[in-house]
Amino acid sequence: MEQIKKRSWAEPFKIKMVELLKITTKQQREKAMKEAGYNTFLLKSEDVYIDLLTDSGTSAMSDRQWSGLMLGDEAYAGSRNFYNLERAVKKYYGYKYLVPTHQGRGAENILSQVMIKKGDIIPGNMYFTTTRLHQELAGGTFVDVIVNDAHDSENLNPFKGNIDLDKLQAVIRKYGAKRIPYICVAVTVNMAGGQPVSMQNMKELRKLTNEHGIKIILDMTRIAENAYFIQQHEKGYARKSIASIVKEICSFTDGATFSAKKDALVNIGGFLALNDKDAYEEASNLVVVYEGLHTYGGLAGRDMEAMAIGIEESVHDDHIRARIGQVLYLGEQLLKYDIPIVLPVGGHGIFIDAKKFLPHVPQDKFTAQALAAELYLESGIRAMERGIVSAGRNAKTGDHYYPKLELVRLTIPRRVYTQAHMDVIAESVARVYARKSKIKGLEMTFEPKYLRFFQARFRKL
Ligand code: PM9
Repeated sequence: MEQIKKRSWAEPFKIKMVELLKITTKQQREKAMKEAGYNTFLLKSEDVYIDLLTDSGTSAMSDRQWSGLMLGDEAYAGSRNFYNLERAVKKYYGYKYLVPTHQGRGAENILSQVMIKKGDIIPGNMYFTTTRLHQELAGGTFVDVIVNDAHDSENLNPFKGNIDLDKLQAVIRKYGAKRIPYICVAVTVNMAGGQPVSMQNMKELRKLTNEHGIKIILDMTRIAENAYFIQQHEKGYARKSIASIVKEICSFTDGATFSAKKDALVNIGGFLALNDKDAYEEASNLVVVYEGLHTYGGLAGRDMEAMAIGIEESVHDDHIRARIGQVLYLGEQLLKYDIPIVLPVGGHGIFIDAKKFLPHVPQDKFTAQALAAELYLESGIRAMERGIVSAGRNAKTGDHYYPKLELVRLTIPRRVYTQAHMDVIAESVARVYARKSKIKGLEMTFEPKYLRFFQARFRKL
């Protein structure tokens, strides 16, 4: 018998309740996709077999989280669940002040209004759709300072989310530190394929920003996943716990926005966390305008309780190992079929390189959007475009942004699907790959003003 060297990962939970899936016919899917204007966001979820649209708000909560819902203190002010959440944020992330929000973009709105003035520059490690929009709505301009490797789907740098400090220095020289209220650092970088930032990079960034008096605000939406990559690939971290790595990342920053719908295993929720008292005072005043009182921020007490418990569960080492183990497993299956994917495999999903998958479909014919539609037609699997449609238009020139990465994201919800689902997903992608030469692009027939990828409509060419 072959020597078994390492125990493989397995889900650190057993299943207590199941939700039945619906399998549709090809004719039903064709009708549904046409009605949805070839935009997977516009499909009805009941027409979807395996839903890989997003890992946002789609996690399965634990029995502990569900029991937390029953402990909701639905007082308008001063709910006990707020204080439990505040304690969890201090304990696991170390931030001093907490402003709860209904989800991540609520926190981005408040942060942008508090920190950004018209004409400001906000450097960041690759844009994120909602983050950049809130920066722009507040009068700021986003500048990308991620390492060049991030734009290359085949580059094997294990920390493709890193900030390029030379690029950042050039931005500081060009605009002056006074026009840079903060640098926005995302862990892991969603639009680059879930790519992590190294601790070394965080340390060096802190040193550089201290020299210029610039703050660091973390987009900590997938911080536990980032911590796992640090534990696995960065020297000196192999024996450190995910919880300690998470806290160390936060220690190099001045505050954070958080969509708890990802790492923290809840279906709704988020927050803005800050260490500066004055900025906090302003944020906790503004939150009452947009979200709700500063002790609930648009959430029910029960939601805050589930979030507090989810934060604790998110940093369990066995949880994160199985979570990312499942994503890696899907990556391995796809590679067996020669599917071009972003490498190294990131934290929250597999990103198919649509330009390589469909080299004959030009980017302005919405390559990744067309591929996501075909995958649904093939198998009922719903994925998400992360390319030219998501990138939107330059607010000043009105032209499409043409991102180097034109991707289809197969996002894996946490604790929801099994390894057998991963096999079916890989087989379905492979079937689309086998008939790729017949796939044509799309034409956009309706384009909304903001975050067009959510609601745009297309027709087949
Ligand atoms: N991310 C995702 O599917 C939700 C819909 S797409 C806009 O990846 C980061 C890194 C995110 C993110 C949402 C938000 C916004 C901020 N930062 O969706 O408002 O990935 O909770 O968070 C989505 P909310």
